[in-house]
Amino acid sequence: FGSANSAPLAAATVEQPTASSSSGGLESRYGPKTVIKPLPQNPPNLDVTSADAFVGKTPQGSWQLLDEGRAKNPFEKTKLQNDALELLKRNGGFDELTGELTSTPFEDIYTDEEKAKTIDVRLKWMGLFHRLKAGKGRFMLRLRLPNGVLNSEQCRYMDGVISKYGEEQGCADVTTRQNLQLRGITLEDAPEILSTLESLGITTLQSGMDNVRNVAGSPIAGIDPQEVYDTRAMCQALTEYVTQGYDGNPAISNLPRKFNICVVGSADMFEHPHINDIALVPAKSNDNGKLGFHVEVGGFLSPIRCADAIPLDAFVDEGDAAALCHAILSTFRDYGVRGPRTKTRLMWCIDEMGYDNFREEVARRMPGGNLPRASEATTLLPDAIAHHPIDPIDESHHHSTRRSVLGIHDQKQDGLQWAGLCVPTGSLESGDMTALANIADKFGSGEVRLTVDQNVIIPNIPKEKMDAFLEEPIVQKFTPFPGMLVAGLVSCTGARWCPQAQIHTKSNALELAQRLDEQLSFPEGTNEVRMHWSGCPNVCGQSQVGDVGFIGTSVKVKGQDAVEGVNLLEGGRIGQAPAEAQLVDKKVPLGDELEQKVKAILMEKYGAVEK
Ligand code: SRM
Ligand code: SF4
Repeated sequence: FGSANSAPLAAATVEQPTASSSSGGLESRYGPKTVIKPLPQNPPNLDVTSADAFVGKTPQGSWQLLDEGRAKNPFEKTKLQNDALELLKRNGGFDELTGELTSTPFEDIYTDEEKAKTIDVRLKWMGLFHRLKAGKGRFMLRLRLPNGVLNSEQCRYMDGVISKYGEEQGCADVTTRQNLQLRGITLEDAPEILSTLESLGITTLQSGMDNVRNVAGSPIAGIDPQEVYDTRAMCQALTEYVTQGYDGNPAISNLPRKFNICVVGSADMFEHPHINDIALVPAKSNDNGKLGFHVEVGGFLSPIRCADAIPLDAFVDEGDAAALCHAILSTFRDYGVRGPRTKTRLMWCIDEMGYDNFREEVARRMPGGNLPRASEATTLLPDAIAHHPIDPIDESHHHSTRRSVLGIHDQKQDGLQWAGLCVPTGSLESGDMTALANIADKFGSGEVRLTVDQNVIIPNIPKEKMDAFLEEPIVQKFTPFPGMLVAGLVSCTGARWCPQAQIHTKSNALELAQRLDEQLSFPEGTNEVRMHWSGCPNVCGQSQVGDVGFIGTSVKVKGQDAVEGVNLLEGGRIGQAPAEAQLVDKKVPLGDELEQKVKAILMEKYGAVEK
């Protein structure tokens, strides 16, 4: 089972971290690390629950449905049978389990229901996704990267990991949650990879299934001259809460469904707060001027319903942010309906409980049972809007403007600049992460950042070094100056690896963007035009967020086999006046017909003209 390439990773090109390089991270042999101290957080009351809740705590500390009859979907049944975090984190549980699985012939795994569920479902609690398209026993590994911040040492290690698996298998993707997924991994190698990642300060815990996903923040936090709030420490603090100090947090590892959290850093709202289950929007207490957040809840995208986040009419101090998240998450855990998976996200729970009851229950679970109203604080965003107007609603022109983080930009620190590099569709090949690490060390501070638009930022480059920086081969490959459509391109994984995909996305998305960039030019002042591709209605590529959105589907063509095609959406608005892109055309086959239709939209709605 999965025996190919199972030599220990230490033997590959991978540098193992030394004690000094991983001991708190002040100085590594690759240069100084950015150390972000998490903010002190008032500890959430992890056991809070209610007499009429649907779940209860087991003696082992995990949470389970009290009434089996409520487990109305197969995933709930799997969770009831055996709690994943308990199974995988219990004394050496992960190593033991992978040992057992790797010594079982693959065929026998699928004749044993428990083993099959562990390999296909429970391992996702460790970030391991079985990818049969990549071959039996091959996994994708999803990380957690709070605020999308990495250092060069971590990048080099991860490049070593994927390089080992060869050109076909070993690759990585920047994801739409400002995160990385590594591919090609065998289960034999997983324990060592996970423990090395942990020694480098990265956990993969609770990154899949019914857990809180990567906590997103502003990609230019701490360097943005127009910043309202530096999101990094808060993303780190919330990640530590979510994973209980990277140890696994049983209090929130059995939610009714996945859960997204972001912290907003500027008026541009690079984090897309409207599609997060919790969005923390910076505000200041009217009473004592203390920093904190207005809270929005329930935003999400899904095949049958998309909803913008709604205000919880609440203000929390910075120090209470984790407690607030726990109050919301535990309410969701205890009362969220566990019926059909399509109806189990937070907004469905809010609907089911009723907004007022939901808010009241969340308030009851806050320290002191008190959740101040939003009116007790003033948002920090309007000032920023005065400096930088976003989302002007212009009837003739659908485009939402926001600053582009791509290109070369002055930081708020004198003499320093950041470079926003375009990684088309977020695809990274073997060698790319080492090359990025090298330029980060040579020209910057050893830091590499990711964006939810699947791009990369290298911060802290002295101005006088920028010309030399731009000459570097990896900067030519991931140019900071792409065409308008390649710049705004986002695409989910698609059929190359994803079992749910109906079409190949990344290659088709890039080809179309490049072809139209060659043909069209856009009005002055346009930064990027956002085309968002998803390979199926799960819309991981956030199709409803795009100026133009694509959702993969198969199209029947008379007298032929079905071909790959898309449902076409238009008019997604981001920022402070968000709007979902709407369906404008159905079942358009990929190719010339699609190109002509997208071109017409870009010319009619986004002011494009033929070059
Ligand atoms: Fe997603 C399931 C990939 C962001 C909505 N998503 C999947 C799976 C795990 C499907 C599968 O069976 O394997 C995909 C893994 C494919 C692979 O091998 O890469 C997958 N989702 C992705 C990523 C990698 C897309 C990308 O190329 O960037 C993103 C990983 C983010 C991360 O780092 O954690 C990703 N997924 C999203 C987003 C966007 C976002 O978070 O802003 C969404 C829509 C927003 C939302 O959730 O509200 C999204 N993914 C889904 C859904 C539908 C959820 C729902 O409520 O119905 C599924 C299906 C499911 O959960 O049953 C899904
Ligand atoms: Fe897979 Fe569909 Fe998500 Fe794309 S949108 S990654 S095809 S589940």
